[in-house]
Order: sequence, then structure tokens, then C-alpha cells
Amino acid sequence: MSSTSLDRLTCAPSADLAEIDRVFSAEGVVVLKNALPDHIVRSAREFLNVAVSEVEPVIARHGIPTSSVSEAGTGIAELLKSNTSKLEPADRHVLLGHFPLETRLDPILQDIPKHMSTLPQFQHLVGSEELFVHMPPTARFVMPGNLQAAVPPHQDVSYNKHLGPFRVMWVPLGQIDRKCGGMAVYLKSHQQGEVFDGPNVASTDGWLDAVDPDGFERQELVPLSPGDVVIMSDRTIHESMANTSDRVRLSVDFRVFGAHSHSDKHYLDLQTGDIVAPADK
Ligand SMILES: O=C(O)CCC(=O)C(=O)O
Ligand SMILES: [Fe+2]
Repeated sequence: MSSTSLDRLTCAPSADLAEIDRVFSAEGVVVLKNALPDHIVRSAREFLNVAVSEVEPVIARHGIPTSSVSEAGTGIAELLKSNTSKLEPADRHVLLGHFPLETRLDPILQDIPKHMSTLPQFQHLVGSEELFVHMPPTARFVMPGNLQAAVPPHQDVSYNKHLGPFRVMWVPLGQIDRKCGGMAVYLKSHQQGEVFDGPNVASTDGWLDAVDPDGFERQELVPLSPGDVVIMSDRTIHESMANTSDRVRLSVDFRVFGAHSHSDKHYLDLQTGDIVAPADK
């Protein structure tokens, strides 16, 4: 098997718990192949495709033509590079490739963790039969040429100081190949603590400075198909890649935690389907 093959990180969702554990504990990442049924992925994709057309006015408001996604993507990247301090935080957030809050809170996206929570393999990876998800999830549209939408190397723990231990679940909604701006992970990097030691950030502020993944083997998570689900530790270093294709890359990612962990912000209780607000302090 070649060292760049994703096969060594890939398990069928029906695989033995011991096999999934072995891969995840050693590498800090596992790909659960074909874990989501078609209808769940299709509904999420159709919903987000409509949501892309709904963010076009935000892009157009900045003088960027939206008739071609690749022209929009390169226009956004130029704008973000030259003008970032003058942008409204909500606009900057969208231009970085994040869907707005209302989109991310839509229950249609919650069907993804609801389905995953029924799989013993997933429960095992999170370490709990009772599962909870930080709300809202991240949902991303990465336009071709929007190089500013690629997230520099980071551990998710640095963006989520309000959570106890958690797992990251990254869900592509289309075919992921070498060109469309998927993800790369640094194998075994979860075995260290948090690397970034700067201040907390809001996601509207943009990306944290890249951490140094030196010394860890970089693995691009390609190819992936709709239905595949990537699970990482909260300390696994990963980054997203530039979209050099002619397609918009759509994905959703969730932070999932078990009964042994906690959150100081809103979360979805997957047992009851309720969104739980933080307790008053
Ligand atoms: O989807 C991406 O480009 C990266 C997502 C990611 O790493 C994150 O949201 O923490
Ligand atoms: Fe991340």
C-alpha cells in the first residue's frame, strides 16, 4: 500500500470497534466509509446549494460579479486580502466561506449527527452512548479561487475553548478530489497537547495563525465520496486545501461530545433533539 493511500485510515462503518479504535488511537483520524445514507447527504447538499444562491447578494454588494463561481471566488480572495479590516464581521464571515447562522441552524443539517449517533462505532469513537453536538455546526462553501477560504493548520480545540473533550466530524457533501479544496491532516499530531497559545477568537475574526505541523506526516483526505465521514480528535492538526477546481466545495462539520464532557455554549442533545442553552452564571 502506498504511503499516500487513504486506505490505511479508512474503515467500513460496520468494522470492528477494535479496528476503528486502532486506527483512530494511532493516527488521530479515521474515515468512516459510506456512513451516511444517500437521502441525508442529498437533502443537506440541496439545502446548501440553495443557500449558496442566497449569499450571492452579500458577495455582489462588494462589487464582485457572481455570474461565475470562479470569478466570484477570486474576487472574494482579492477583497479579503486587501480590505479585511474594513469589512463588517458578518460579511467577512460569509466571504471566508461560512454560511450564515440561520442556514447553519437549520434542522436539516442535524439529521447528520442524529444518524451518526445511532452507530455503535461512532458512539465508541466519542466514548459515550449519550451524544451532544455544539450548535451551530460549521457549514462551508468554498468557491474555486477563494484561497482565503482555506483554513491554515490548526487543532479544533483552539477554536472551541468552551468545550470539554470532543471529536470533530467533517462531512463532505460532494465528491472530494485533489482539486476541489478538501482537507489534509497531520497524522499522529493528536498525541500532543494544544499547540496554539494565543488568545481566543471569534470565527468572524478570520483564521488563527497557522500552527507548525513540522515533524508530522501530512495526509490529504482524497478521494472521499458523499456519505463518507471523517472523524478527528480535537487535537489533530488539519488544514483545508485550495479549491482549484471549477466546483463549489460544500461541507458541514460538527463538534461532538459525550456525557463525560461539557459545553459552556449552546448544544444539541441528540437523545432528545433539544437545543440546550448555557446555564446562567
Ligand atoms: O471545511 C474546511 O475547510 C475546514 C473546516 C475546519 O477545519 C473547521 O471548521 O475547523
Ligand atoms: Fe478544523
